[in-house]
This record gives sequence, C-alpha cells and structure tokens, in this order.
Amino acid sequence: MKKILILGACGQIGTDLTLELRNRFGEKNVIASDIYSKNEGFLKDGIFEIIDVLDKKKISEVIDKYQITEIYHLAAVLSGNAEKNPMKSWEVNMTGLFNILELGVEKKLNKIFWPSSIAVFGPSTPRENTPQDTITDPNTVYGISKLAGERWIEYYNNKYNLDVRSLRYPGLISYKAEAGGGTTDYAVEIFYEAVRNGKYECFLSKNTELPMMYMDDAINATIELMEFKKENLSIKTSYNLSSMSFTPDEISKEIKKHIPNFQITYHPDFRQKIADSWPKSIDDSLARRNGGWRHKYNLSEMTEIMLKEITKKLN
Ligand code: NAD
Ligand code: AKB
Repeated sequence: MKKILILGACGQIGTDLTLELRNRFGEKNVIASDIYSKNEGFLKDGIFEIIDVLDKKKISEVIDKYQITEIYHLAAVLSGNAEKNPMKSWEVNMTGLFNILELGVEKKLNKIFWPSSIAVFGPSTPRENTPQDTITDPNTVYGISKLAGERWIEYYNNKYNLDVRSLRYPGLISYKAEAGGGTTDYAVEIFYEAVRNGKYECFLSKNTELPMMYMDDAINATIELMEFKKENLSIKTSYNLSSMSFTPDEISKEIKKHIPNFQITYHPDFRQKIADSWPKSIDDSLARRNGGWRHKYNLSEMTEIMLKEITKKLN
C-alpha cells in the first residue's frame, strides 16, 4: 500500500500535485505538509501536517505515524527569492534535501521525488535545444543548490540504492496557486493582471525566451516518472523536460486574442540577469525515449484555460 508524504504542499506545484495524487491514490493515502497551514481550499479536505523541512525529527515522526512509503519533496526557495537571502535559501534547499535523503535510507522508503530545474544551466550552457548532458555553470544560489542536489541524489542512488527520481522542470504555469518567487513567475502573474486590470508590467524584457510548461503536463510527467520501472531509467540525476518556449511579447499577443485591449509594459529588474543565464529551449528526447513522455498543451491552449479559470476564480 502506497502512503505518500508531500513536503511544501501549499506551494504552486504542491497544490496541483496533492489534488492529483489524492485523486489517483485516495485521500487518506496522501499526507500534505508545509511550514504553514492554508485554512482554505483543498488542504483542509485531507490529512495535513505542519512540517519544517529543516526539522528532521518532525519529518521522522510523521513518516512513522503514517507509515510513509514515498516522499515528494517540493519545499524550496526559488530563484528570485533565493537571491535576496542566499545563506538561508541554501540551508532550506540543501539541508532540507539531506534530511529527506538520510531519512529515505534510514526508513527504507520505496521512492523519493525531488524536482530540479532549468536553473542548473548557466551562461556557458548552449541556450538553444539545451542537451541533457552539457555545461552546467549556474550563477544563482538557487541554480547552484539544484546542481548540487542533482549530484547528491545520484550519490544516494549509487551508494545506498535509494530510489530518488527527478525532473528538471521549466517554468510552470498554473492557476490554482500563485507562483512562489521565481524568475518565470511573470508568465503566471501576467494572466492574473490581464484578468484583474487588463495590463501588466513585466519584470523581464520583451524578447526574453524561456522554456515553460502548463502544470497539468508537469504533474503527469512527475507521476508517470514515479510509476516507471526503475531499470528503465538511465538517469540518476535529473531528466530534461520540455513542452514550449515563448517570450513575454509572444504570450501577451496570445492574451490579446482574448482580451484585445490588454497592454504590456517592460521594466526588467534583477531577474533579467537570471533569465539571461538560462536556456531558451530544452532537448528532452531522453525523457521521451526512456519514459515515453509526451506533452499535451501548447501556448494557445494554455492561454485559453488560464484566462477562463482565473476569471472564474476571481469572480
Ligand atoms: P513554491 O514556492 O510555490 O512552493 C514551495 C513551498 O515550500 C511553499 O509552500 C513554502 O511554504 C514551502 N516551504 C518553504 N520553506 C519551507 C520549509 N523550511 N519547510 C517546509 N516547507 C517550506 O514553489 P513551487 O513552484 O511549488 O516549487 C516546488 C519545487 O519545484 C521546488 O523545489 C522548486 O525549486 C521546483 N521547481 C519549480 C518550478 C516552477 O516553475 N514552479 C520550476 C522548476 C523547479
Ligand atoms: C524559477 O523561476 O525559479 C523556477 C524555476 C524555473 O526553477 N520557476
């Protein structure tokens, strides 16, 4: 019997992932947790625990209490926020991961999911169709923590036979929860502001192209990865994953098809430098070969859903 613990469940991905895991595996088999509790929405309908990922003892107690067999470890500080408080962010991202890896070995967990990011790449990485194996020279606190995390999960896989699986997510776009302090957040905020005010001031420049993905595709890829036979997985660090790439100009043109008076202005801030160090597009052919990964959503389908769902939500 699968018993799943999600750490960082109140965040952008956790909100969607908790719902989908509960749909697939049953409400009582999926324990959501975060450092704070959300009193509204889906989290109050299932089991919820307050857990700080830096508190190894508490995580250990919760694993024992519910006889946890799998962990999805989502708690982290994202790229934009991490630059504001580098040392604290490093601690959350790295000590948090070590706590889970150590407990994974100690408690003999069946599987762990930990997400990496396109942030593992850096200014010297080829930016078009970035390969699975290439130069990784991240220059952000967040990117360095993701690259170190990838090396450590491979180490635990090899040394302790711990089954840790990972995807290098691109920027994820969703409507259930707002984005949590990253560089790709503009592509979520733009929809909220389009619906609320009909205009958006973008913190990246007009032609900054980045890899992005609609959340449903990311959730499917994640759960599918966790269901694959271990022997079919050739990568023990993290798989490149991709569906679409676009610029702020291209997404704003797509929004204008639905809201013709929508206006975008550009006021790049410190996140521009981060975006400029990341790939424009990703080669995920290995994930497609190893796991049969296929994405479903493109920019126009995603735009239609985002505007419809955010309009419903704000009303
Ligand atoms: P988010 O910021 O929306 O959510 C992170 C959650 O972690 C928040 O609810 C926060 O309260 C929680 N958290 C922070 N510190 C904690 C602590 N000490 N203990 C327990 N919980 C804590 O982030 P997200 O977008 O949901 O991202 C989840 C994971 O996916 C992260 O590892 C992130 O790096 C990765 N990722 C996200 C994206 C994306 O576009 N959303 C892209 C690539 C990788
Ligand atoms: C961020 O912008 O920090 C995240 C990511 C791509 O890892 N969305």
